[in-house]
Amino acid sequence: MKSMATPPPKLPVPPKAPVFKPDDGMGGDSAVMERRPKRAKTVPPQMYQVALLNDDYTPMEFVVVVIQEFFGKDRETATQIMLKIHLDGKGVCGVFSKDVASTKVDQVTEAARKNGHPLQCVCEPIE
Ligand code: TYC
Repeated sequence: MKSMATPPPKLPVPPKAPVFKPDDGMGGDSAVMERRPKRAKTVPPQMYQVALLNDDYTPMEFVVVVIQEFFGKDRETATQIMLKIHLDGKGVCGVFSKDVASTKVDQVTEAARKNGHPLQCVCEPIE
């Protein structure tokens, strides 16, 4: 004879562990761990020094004013730089990015020519 015992009560089904699927791009709930991209090492930009060259004709006072006006130096610093140029033949007035250095050269050269002076201003990469 068959047993008519009642079946055991159904137990609640435990929730399944979440399954992480690859992101299908559809904005669902799936999560994907991505490897942090290796950052390219940043290379600092090449910098340029802007220098004035000595000559026998440009007045000292003009050079001092140029260094003050175009390179933002105070009068004392500008005078020291001018004297260094006068004695050594060359002196650095500032260090800039390529574009700014090139603009300084153009501005100083234009100011010198307008005033009838042969002052030379050059820029050169450093390091
Ligand atoms: N040697 C110039 C003079 O005796 C002065 C001078 C200084 C000129 C610096 C140019 O970049 C210069 N008048």
